[in-house]
Amino acid sequence: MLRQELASVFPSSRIAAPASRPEIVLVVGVNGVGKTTTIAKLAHRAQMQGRKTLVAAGDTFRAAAIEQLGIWAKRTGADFFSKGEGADPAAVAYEAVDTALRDGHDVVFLDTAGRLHTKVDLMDELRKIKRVLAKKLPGAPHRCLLVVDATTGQNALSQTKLFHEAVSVDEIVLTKLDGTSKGGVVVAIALEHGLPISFVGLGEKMEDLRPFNGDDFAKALVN
Ligand SMILES: Nc1nc2c(ncn2[C@@H]2O[C@H](COP(=O)(O)OP(=O)(O)OP(=O)(O)O)[C@@H](O)[C@H]2O)c(=O)[nH]1
Ligand SMILES: [Mg+2]
Repeated sequence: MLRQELASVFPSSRIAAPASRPEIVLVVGVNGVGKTTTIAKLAHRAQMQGRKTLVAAGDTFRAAAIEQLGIWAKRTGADFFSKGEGADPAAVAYEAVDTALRDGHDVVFLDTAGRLHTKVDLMDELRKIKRVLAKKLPGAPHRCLLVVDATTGQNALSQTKLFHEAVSVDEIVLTKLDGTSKGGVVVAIALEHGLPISFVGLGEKMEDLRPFNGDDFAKALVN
């Protein structure tokens, strides 16, 4: 009964087929949760589905972050857009959309720098990225993904609350579920915010991504 109850807590994922092209996907979250790796996995998945994919380096904070995404792009076969270290992330977003419109990409994944959800100026930067995207392409970003580390405890709840307030999160990706953690905090996230979990990360490789299944998750949790 507990398993059934648990499974019923999760709203079904609202990921519909994108209505327009390019589909813009904004990826946000606190430091080190697995945003860049998740983009690699999603880009790999999109490429395998035959979608022309662009990944954009909106984490302009560190040169290494841009390099990391560039390497993933190459591995997945996705195209890569970057303006280099120190560039305005909103400008990266704007020009990435331009590139996608020009080159006919089906989907754009925009990486962002990890940020503490309590830092107001950094959250404002995300708001700006979102504003600029909407201005450039009506309806963009079409999806906003919050990446949550399964090993995070209750702090994930305040992360969700503050990112949701800033950029209106559409779905959660739960990473590092291959470790010892069962990611139980997403039950609280689902109950409190009604957000669907679209994917789970199960490792460090680009193949290590699975669509979330509430029944399987509940089974694993109550074991
Ligand atoms: N085991 C495991 N490791 C993961 C998973 N996802 C990401 N990682 C690892 O977590 C670490 C951080 O991943 P990144 O993708 O760089 O995280 P990020 O959120 O982009 O980090 P910042 O950009 O610094 O905020 C790396 O060592 C990844 O290989 C996962 O699902 N399972
Ligand atoms: Mg990153």
